Amino acid sequence: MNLCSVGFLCGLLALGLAGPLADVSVSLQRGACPLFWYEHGGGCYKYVSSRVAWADAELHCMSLDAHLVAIHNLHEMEFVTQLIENFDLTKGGHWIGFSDGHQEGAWMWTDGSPPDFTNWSPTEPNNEYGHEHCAETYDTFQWNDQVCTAALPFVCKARERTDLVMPQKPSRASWITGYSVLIPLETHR
Ligand SMILES: [Ca+2]
Ligand SMILES: [Ca+2]
Repeated sequence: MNLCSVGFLCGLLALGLAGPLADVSVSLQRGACPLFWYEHGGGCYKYVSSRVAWADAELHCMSLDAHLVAIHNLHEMEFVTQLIENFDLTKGGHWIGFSDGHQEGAWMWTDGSPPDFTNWSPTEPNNEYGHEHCAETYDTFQWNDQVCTAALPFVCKARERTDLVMPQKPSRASWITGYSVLIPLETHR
């Protein structure tokens, strides 16, 4: 029996409400992030179309109080994929903040977060010719180690809100909930 011979189920499929794909859909929303940034999981992400070397990409992100994007789970990878696809349908390479430039094979994120997730293409990282120390997401949005001087667009990720006015007392953003609420440190002691 053709599934779409059942009117109700056919309608669900058309709306994308049935099946596992409904669980992986993500949307691009600004949320509490600055203009031209997009929110996901309490972080702010920005697509930058300028093609530059990996270090220049990281420096650009740092100038925005951010770093090249660090990716920590499949859901975040799917969000970054959608962000890139929103601006570039060619599925070309884009820098992410992963590098083994300090020690071969010791991959680290530029924002200092733990290397707890990877999405390497099956034959990567291959450190081709001994000169590939910077990670790009490309093609099927799996990762490849690339020469760091390649000129690629990139994605920045802000670890905390960059658009908030800090109060007088030391405070930190409510990072977990992702809302633009500043909580005085003393309330967490
Ligand atoms: Ca390498
Ligand atoms: Ca490679």
